[in-house]
Amino acid sequence: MATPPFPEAPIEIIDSHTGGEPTRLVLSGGPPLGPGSCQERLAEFRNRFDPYRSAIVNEPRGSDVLVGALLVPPTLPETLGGVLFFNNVGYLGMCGHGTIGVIASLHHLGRIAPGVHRLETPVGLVSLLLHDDGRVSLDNVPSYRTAHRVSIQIPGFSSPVVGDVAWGGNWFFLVREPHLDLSLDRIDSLTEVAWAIRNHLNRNGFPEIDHIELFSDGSPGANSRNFVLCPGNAYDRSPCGTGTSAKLACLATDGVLEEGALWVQESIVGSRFTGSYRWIDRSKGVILPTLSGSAFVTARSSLLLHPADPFVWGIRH
Ligand code: PYC
Repeated sequence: MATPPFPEAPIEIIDSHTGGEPTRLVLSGGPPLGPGSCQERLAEFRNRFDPYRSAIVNEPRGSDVLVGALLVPPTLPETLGGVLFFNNVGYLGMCGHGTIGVIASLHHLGRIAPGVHRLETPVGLVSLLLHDDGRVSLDNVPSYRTAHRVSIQIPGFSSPVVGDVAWGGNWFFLVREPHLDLSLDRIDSLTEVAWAIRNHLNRNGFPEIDHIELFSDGSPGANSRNFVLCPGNAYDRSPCGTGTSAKLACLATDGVLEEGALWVQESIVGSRFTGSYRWIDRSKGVILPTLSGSAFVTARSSLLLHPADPFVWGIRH
């Protein structure tokens, strides 16, 4: 892809983290994506302005774990606008931790007050309640399971891996077996296992899956602990909003979590989201997940793109 024109001014950003997972919201200086729906603007971003993605989130200005968020003008009444999420390797349909980060950042800037807000995303409209204490509850996009107890035998693995395929705004494979020890000092081996699972699934009938979710028992007060591997081989420090939505869809369809009951999902770093769901269509197994969490603003800065810098567009994957 030809490199796009340089931005005329520094790219102004605000950084936050949600349960440890960072979000970088672009306030100005982002790529000019023109009019259109979120899907159309996302296509424009991907096809004509992808170097901006890498310049904003990749090294040397960012890191593999950073998720970027770009606000675009609204196309529907009574929304804050659209939001496009991107990472070290590409674009996300939705991002739960990122949405919470965007709302906390806009609140920090004094642009929104506690109350209900709506955001358009490329995969649907989401609704957010900003509480007086800064917590955010997100009504995510409809979520559902598409495959149950898929069993795969990966060369080199001692036993089959069994899991479910579900949509929660991104595509997930939620591993039921084996149960691994999900502790922070095992990040390297967990990443290796999850990456092998993803590669195997992508080559064997599930090209859409780009997130892998491993589970174990939670610590006291949490129903479950997870390790989520994101598309660019970085693990989610938060409990993953879209992954927790996919999990809720599986729990609902399995009949093990009642409509409205609370589910506390813990991440590999110990941060938590509280989730629940309402049925949208019980006969088809489609739920509306609600997730609650908090985000904290960590920095405000200007990204400078110098034409003589050999890594001006970031180190691209
Ligand atoms: O919270 O949905 C999420 C998410 C996706 C990738 C990283 N975080």
